[in-house]
Amino acid sequence: MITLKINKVPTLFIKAFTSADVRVIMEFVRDASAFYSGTTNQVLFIDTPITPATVEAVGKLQLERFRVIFRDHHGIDGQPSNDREKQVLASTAKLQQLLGDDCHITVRRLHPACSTLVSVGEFADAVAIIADPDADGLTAAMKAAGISYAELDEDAAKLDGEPQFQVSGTPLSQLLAKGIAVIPSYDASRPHDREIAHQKLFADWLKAVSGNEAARKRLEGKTLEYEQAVEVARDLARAAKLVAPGVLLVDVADKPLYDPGTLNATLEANSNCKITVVRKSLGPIAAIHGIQYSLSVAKPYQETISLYEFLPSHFKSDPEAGIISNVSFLLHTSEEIWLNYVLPRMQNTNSEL
Ligand SMILES: [Mn+2]
Repeated sequence: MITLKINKVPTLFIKAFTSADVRVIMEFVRDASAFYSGTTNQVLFIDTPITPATVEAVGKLQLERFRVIFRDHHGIDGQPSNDREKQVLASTAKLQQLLGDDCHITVRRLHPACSTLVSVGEFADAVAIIADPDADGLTAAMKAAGISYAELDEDAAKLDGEPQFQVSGTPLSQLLAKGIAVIPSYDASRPHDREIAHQKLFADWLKAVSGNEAARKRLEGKTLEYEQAVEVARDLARAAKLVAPGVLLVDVADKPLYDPGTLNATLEANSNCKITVVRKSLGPIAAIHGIQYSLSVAKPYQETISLYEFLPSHFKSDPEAGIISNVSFLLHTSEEIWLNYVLPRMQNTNSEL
């Protein structure tokens, strides 16, 4: 669980998917409220995924007489094209029904960063803020609580964009982007390391934006780690193998820390590459099955190639079963699913790829 006090406003960074997540949000806001000495009853949700669990948390907070304000840019742009998007639409309608004018859900095309949905200090007197645990959620929550700087909106849009743009903002913003790139992957043998690194990074960046030199120095140390990770990523990309038409596989299992953004951009720059596959020894499926394969469709092909075609029919997204996928262009599988379903199907559908 990542939490910060931003300009005195208790802020929880979380993606709510389960009833346990709803409980975490409720307890966080109740605690914040117990210590609150301001004059509002506002709880801001910003950049948080629009899920049934989020809707549940919002409804429960209202029952406890909090005024929830919801601002986000993950609305569905146009017609929903799959079940997940239909679910987002349904949850959006419920939030609008619960919150009326306090619900502002827009789309990324109009608001590339959530910081553009709040003014500086608009929620400086809120009881609590609930935000997405990424750079966009952090920058938006900071601005809402009253900690900002001139280029924050432009930086936030880059930080929330494609990997190659994430490190292209101001020097301050680059410290955050590079720090995020070198947060270690989830390792089941050291389950808290990732979260601790994430918490430290957010805390240091908040301090650095507020002018703290020691925090800034710590973050600059991370950028050296990042430069090394970029070099490792380039080496790994050079060793990629074409395993099916249009499918490039890289084995990063037990390799040193690499920058995923550089790895992906380098692979996708190859004109033969439509799907990238990364074989890893870390991650939620690797934690259960030892090894995981993380697949991603290159941007130009995301509308035309669905990774679901390579899975058993009626698959369920479930780490125990060796499959995690929420969108058709990203997929994580166990080695068993990869070898028995995905790879053979990719090798047999060469005309389509
Ligand atoms: Mn966002």
